Amino acid sequence: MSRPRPVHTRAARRLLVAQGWVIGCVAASECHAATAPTPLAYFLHSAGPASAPVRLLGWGLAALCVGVCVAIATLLALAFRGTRDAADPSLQSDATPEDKEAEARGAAAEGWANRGNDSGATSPTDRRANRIVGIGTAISTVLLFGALLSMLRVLAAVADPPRASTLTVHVTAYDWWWKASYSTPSGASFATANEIHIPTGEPVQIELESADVIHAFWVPALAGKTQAIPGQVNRQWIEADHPGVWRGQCTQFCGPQHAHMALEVVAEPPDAFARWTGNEARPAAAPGNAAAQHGAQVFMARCAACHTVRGTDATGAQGPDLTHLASRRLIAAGALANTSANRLDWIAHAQRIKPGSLMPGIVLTPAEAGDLGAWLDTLQ
Ligand code: HEC
Ligand SMILES: [Cu+2]
Repeated sequence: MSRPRPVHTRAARRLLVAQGWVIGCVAASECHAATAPTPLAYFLHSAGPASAPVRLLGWGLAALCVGVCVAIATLLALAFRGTRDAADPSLQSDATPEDKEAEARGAAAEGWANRGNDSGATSPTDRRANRIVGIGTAISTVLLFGALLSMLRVLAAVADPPRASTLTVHVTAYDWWWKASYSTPSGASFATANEIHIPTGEPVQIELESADVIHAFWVPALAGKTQAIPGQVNRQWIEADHPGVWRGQCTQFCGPQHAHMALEVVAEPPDAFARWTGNEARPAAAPGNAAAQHGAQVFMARCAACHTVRGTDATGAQGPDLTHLASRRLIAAGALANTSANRLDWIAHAQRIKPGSLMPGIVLTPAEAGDLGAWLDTLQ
């Protein structure tokens, strides 16, 4: 005679299948992340000593969670199998299946009800249950304590750089872009936007501030998040093991263009970094031809109130420093690739590209736009 499976066995099976799905989906999305360009996939990639310990900790904790899920699922399945076998009429023939099942449940319930009962009559089921609970508690305590210790160790490892930083970059968050100000050991001082260059193999101190609301600075491959708070300087350090470009993102909701508040960290070997700082420290070159000259005039009339170009009369501070605009990889905090066409598109349609941005779209005649573009192209 075939009996319908008890409801709890079906539930346990569903639970197992659901767990399998969740673990499978997470694994699949992480594998996908390993091959697709997902710059924020910090679970798989880290590029420096401030982020590697966090990645390893993440793996350890994930392994622990998966292990616990699998152990619980296995124990549940065994327990349900046990109750079913105890009630299986083919194994025990002298009672009806219902009687047997009720008996088995009753024994287990009695064991629980009697635990700690000082009448002295502890049944074997009771003692076994207590032992299992004790062992489970001990294992959980050891594992959780281990997790706590490794978290504390990682916190200590990433709190301070292994050796003193020689370079400090002062980063100020604005709605919705990043200003990076440098004072290099060689005495050069300049500002750029949304692109932080660092030398490889050197810890770099980041001093974080905000010009308006609370933002948060996060370059996942290099370090954890740090908030940028108005009126306060927060510090963190980043270091890149090897040359590369890593994307960062504001991770504190700061207004409608929060999602378009990205930045890039460009790590270069020390000599390339020195060349970059040498170039950045120079003022803008004088316009080389009539078109660029006219473009510079348009800029002074229409843009200089908000933008600085060192070496000219433009000293506005509301928007990014544009002295070496054309040498950057992206514009508008990662919203567009930095091409001549995109620069003109941004100038005319800033409000379409980043609605609410603090730069208005600016109406120029085609001749003005062409000459302005010619001048911006020279800001290498
Ligand atoms: C009212 C102030 C204001 C004026 C006027 C203004 N800008 Fe801007 N500009 C900004 C702000 C603010 C940003 C940053 C916007 C963002 O990324 O959200 C910006 C960003 C830019 C960028 C992108 C820079 C980068 O590295 O990301 C360029 C290029 C630019 N402006 C060019 C111009 C030009 C050219 C003019 C004149 C035709 C002009 N701007 C006029 C405020 C202004
Ligand atoms: Cu922000």
